[in-house]
Amino acid sequence: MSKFKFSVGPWNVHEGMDAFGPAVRKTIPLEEKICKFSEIGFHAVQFHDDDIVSNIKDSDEAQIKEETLIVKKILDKYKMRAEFIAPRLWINEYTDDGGFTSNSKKDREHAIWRAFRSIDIANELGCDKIVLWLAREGTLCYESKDPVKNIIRLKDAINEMLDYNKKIKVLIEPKPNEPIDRSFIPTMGHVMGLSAATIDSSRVGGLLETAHAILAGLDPTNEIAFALSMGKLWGVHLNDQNGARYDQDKTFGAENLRQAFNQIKVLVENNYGSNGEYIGLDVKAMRTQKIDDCYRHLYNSLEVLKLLEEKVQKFDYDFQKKCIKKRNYEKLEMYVMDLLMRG
Ligand code: 3MF
Ligand code: MG
Repeated sequence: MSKFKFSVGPWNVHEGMDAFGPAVRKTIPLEEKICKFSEIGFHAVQFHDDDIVSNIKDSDEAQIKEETLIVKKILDKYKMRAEFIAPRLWINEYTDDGGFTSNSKKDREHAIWRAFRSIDIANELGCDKIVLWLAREGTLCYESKDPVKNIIRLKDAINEMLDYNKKIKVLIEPKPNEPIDRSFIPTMGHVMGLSAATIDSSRVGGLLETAHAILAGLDPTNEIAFALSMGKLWGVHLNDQNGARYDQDKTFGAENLRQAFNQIKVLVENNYGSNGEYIGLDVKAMRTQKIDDCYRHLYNSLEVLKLLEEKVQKFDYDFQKKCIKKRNYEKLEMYVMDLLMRG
């Protein structure tokens, strides 16, 4: 039995399009996905605002509430919770050059309006978290935006969200690049710095995605540990990634099992989840996968995760202590390899 609770987003079962090819699988309706998520063993769903209200950018507040209540009924039917709402500003002609850091005042206003609507939806669904993946908050052409002014704009935007609702928690999901070239908030350290500068840093934390840390050239476990040490790891997106290429969102552990083990180890050791946090996945089915087994990457990620959790339970801390005392790190390292391969 795992000690964790798990979440997943509807976008994790996608149509398979990539930068060079069109969709290869048909769209699965939201209710069907939620039903399947619960059957696979997930406890909560991560949502973008437009997963709930498809044409949110042109909807009024009454329409938004009405459509949210439809999704709430589906969640209740399958005894699933909403983990968070994230404004999807990157698929939106109003915020093509970023939202909170756009050079256009009208775009910046739209971004804030969307963040407020995400907070309203979260309220309606009984969750207290919104996630900001700051997808286009940075530059394609370096000289096109003033970095200092725009990082201050990001801080001001978060302050407006904190002020708009006194209970909401804002989780920032850092990523160094893609779809933009250079992001203003590329790592967990940046997230923590930004949090500290807001009017209520106790409500601004982080969500760490494995692949994003690897894209930044950093170790995902240490990124997780940094946020944990500040008491601000409120979400994770576990997946895997083969080095600094395009964002791959591979099955958890499929690329680097030892690194995956250490992510679970640090989460277990620090009692992650004890305040209701979920282990979220952000994994994508391969483009080659047929529709009739298009949830396989979710089954596989959960299975790898639970097997690694068992390995963590078996980890011999006395042996570790002895190795550390003798400074025999070669022995400790082989012990970990042995645990993963034979143990
Ligand atoms: C992109 C991501 C995003 C975020 C999601 C929730 C589409 O690399 O990781 O997934 O996780 O928007 O914040
Ligand atoms: Mg993610």
